Amino acid sequence: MLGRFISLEGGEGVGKTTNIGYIQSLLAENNIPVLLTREPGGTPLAEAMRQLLLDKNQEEMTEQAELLMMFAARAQHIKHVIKPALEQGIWVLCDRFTDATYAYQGGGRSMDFAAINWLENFVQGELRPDLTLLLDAPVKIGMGRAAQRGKLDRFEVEKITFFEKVREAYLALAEQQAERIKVVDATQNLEHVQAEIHQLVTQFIHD
Ligand code: Z5A
Repeated sequence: MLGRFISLEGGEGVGKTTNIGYIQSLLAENNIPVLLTREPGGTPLAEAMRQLLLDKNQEEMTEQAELLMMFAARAQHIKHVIKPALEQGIWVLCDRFTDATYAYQGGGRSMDFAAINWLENFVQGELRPDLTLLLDAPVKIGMGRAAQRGKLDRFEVEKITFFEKVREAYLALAEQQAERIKVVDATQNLEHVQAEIHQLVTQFIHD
């Protein structure tokens, strides 16, 4: 692969959407071509699956269906968007990727990590992000920020204990894969969050 793959992770309302444009501009300043995308989503079919995954007004979705649909959307996304970009030397900046599956389905829903790991290998082969920025904040702070947005989706209506488990799983992943996953303290004001992101991304660019 000629391009490099960066993912942005974190619980609800920690500032992924707010900061992804900032990272894009950092890369652009360094003359790096970059593609911005997100999961679940990123292709027409994967975006249609996203609608289904986030819609709370439907029959109860089983945990298995949710997990498989995350990976079905990911398979489309990898084949039609991520791999072609990386092969052309374009860097990919993705709002959530498979760490979110470990955190939400593995941590939040207590699904078997080994099953997730099997699906990860099956769908992705060797593809993994080269760098992951994990924006971390206590659940109440993230939920408070997200609440200002109004209508809640199928994940956002979950209880606080669900999001506590998601956060724990994310932090455990960061500890296990410290080389790839860099934790950013998202409780700081935006200026400080972006200063930390600036330092991590600049170091990664010059590695
Ligand atoms: N999901 C899953 O379960 N499994 C998977 O494999 C994948 C996903 C890939 C959709 O994701 C859902 O899919 C997600 C997990 C699940 N569900 N949840 N929850 P999403 O990324 O589209 O949705 P999200 O997590 O709900 O993102 P978000 O709530 O939009 O959060 P955010 O992008 O991190 O936050 P934001 O919109 O940038 O910021 C929120 C507010 O805080 C906003 O008003 C900002 O102006 C403000 N903000 C941001 N930073 C700061 C600082 N530093 N200080 C003060 N205020 C700030």
